[in-house]
Amino acid sequence: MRQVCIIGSTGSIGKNALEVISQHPDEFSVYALAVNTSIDLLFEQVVKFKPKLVVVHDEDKKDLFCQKLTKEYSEPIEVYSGAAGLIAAVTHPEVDQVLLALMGAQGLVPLVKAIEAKKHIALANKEPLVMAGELIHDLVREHGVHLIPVDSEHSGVFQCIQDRSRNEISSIYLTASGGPFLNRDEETFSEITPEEAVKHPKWSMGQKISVDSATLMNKGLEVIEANSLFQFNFDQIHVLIHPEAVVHALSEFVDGSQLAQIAATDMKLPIQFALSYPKRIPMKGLSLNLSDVKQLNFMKPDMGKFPCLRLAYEAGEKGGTFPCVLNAANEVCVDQFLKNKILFTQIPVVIEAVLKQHEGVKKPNLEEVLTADGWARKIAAQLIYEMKSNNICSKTA
Ligand code: NAP
Ligand code: MN3
Repeated sequence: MRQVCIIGSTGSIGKNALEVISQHPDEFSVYALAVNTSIDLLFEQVVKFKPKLVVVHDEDKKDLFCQKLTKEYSEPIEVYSGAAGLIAAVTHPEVDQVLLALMGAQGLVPLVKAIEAKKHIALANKEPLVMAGELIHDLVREHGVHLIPVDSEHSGVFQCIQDRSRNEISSIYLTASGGPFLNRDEETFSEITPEEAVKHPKWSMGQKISVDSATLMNKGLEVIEANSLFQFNFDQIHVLIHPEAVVHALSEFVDGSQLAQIAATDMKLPIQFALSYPKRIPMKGLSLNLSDVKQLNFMKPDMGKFPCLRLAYEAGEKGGTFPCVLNAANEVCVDQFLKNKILFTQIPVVIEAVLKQHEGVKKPNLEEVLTADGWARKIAAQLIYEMKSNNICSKTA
């Protein structure tokens, strides 16, 4: 029985993970859950899964949550808050496995601490791998833990290259549905609203990753994620637009043969694969009949129309702290776009300007990564402020 800690249990990945766990009570038990503020849903999860430890990151919400527990819950449970609470959860001696499913750079320190505590990791939170790929890769080796990607394309790559010798593989392909604006006229991109951007045609996900999917920055982050997980060079990592979203990844071998990983468009599959690894266990109701899909289409991405993907390749090639800066500037831009403060088309403009000003650090340590992250956030915010002062920003800003 594996004792699992889920950081971000009330999010899109977290809720799917709890569904997987509830289908396999003999395999998994929930030891710890962590959220930011969603205490009502957390309470329901606590009643159902009876974790021994929970974290409510927000201090005030934690107090409210404790009051509710006192009145309505009688099982023993420890409750923590803040960054220290997250670390207590991911490093707890009883926890075997950590599913990191919060969004953004805030996952980096908990990820590092979990690896150092020798926990096996199921990693949905891709941003830390983008920020500090080399560092995490080295830590995983040093501590001998499994780090299994939950991101569907990376789960697919992992399955396509498993047990093959690296010098037999010439390249890998990550697919992308293309997001909601694949066929939209580029001329109208500046009119895109946050509501339009978060409506993904194939996946139902959190707001941040949905906007990233619309700009194709998500695929850009995934290219860097693949570089750091599998150690392929950037010219060996290709992106294919595949609107049906059932082929998640492919590997190509030196003889030209390709293997594809094909599965229903449902995150429960890669979540379960990562949690049960190295075993494969049954999954109810998700088998895919290709005769229902009928057609599979593939095309090259248009990096002119979606410059975020180009920026990610460029930052990845430069390496060092550049991917971290790309990620931080993107997080600021997505937040500002969701608040109607900048236009959709200004997201890549700001990110590119921040990258241009950056003087990179090669092979950064954790502190240097966090410094670059803070620097990029400050510069991005400044640039957005200047754009607004010069009146070249969103109509509603
Ligand atoms: P989401 O729906 O926005 O959920 C985020 C979760 O993290 C929520 O439970 C949230 O709690 C929690 N959280 C936020 N800040 C926290 C903090 N400081 N401490 C503890 N918990 C915190 O996001 P998502 O779509 O599940 O994505 C999560 C990660 O998985 C992202 O990095 C994303 O790129 C990656 N991913 C997602 C998908 C997908 O299908 N969704 C696919 C591939 C990869 P509250 O509810 O309290 O806010
Ligand atoms: Mn993905």
